Amino acid sequence: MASEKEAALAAVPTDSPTIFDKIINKEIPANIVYEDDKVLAFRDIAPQAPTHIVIIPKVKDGLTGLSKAEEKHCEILGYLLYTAKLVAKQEGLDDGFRLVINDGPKGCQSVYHLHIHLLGGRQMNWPPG
Ligand code: DGP
Repeated sequence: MASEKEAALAAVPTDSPTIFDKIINKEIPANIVYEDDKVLAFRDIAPQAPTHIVIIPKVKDGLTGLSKAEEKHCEILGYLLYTAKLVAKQEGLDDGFRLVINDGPKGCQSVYHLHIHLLGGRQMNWPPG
């Protein structure tokens, strides 16, 4: 299986539907930990920490990545962050967690549907490397 970095470098930035649309539409299974009308949170298939959850907007609206954000997206961007806090609490990450948004090839983004990684359950390092 390709490394996360190889997968990211092989990914073509696109506004086409992604695997996350299939998860939103329940066409493929995912371990969903939170869902409402605006967002979906599910466990990452390749976890990088004991808790690794991906949080996405249900409607992409051009947000293939954070670099495509426009002022109209401010509400959903804030809501995604607030959801991350809710899910962190739900997961019992009371002594800390990390949020990551990968953007573009150099940011190691492999799925072009904006998402926040919620990582926790182990000590994080800084700088991330
Ligand atoms: P990024 O590299 O930031 O684009 O992160 C994409 C993440 O999505 C990566 O950590 C693996 C995860 N992922 C990709 N395909 C699937 C899938 O089919 N199911 C689940 N649960 N996660 C997936």
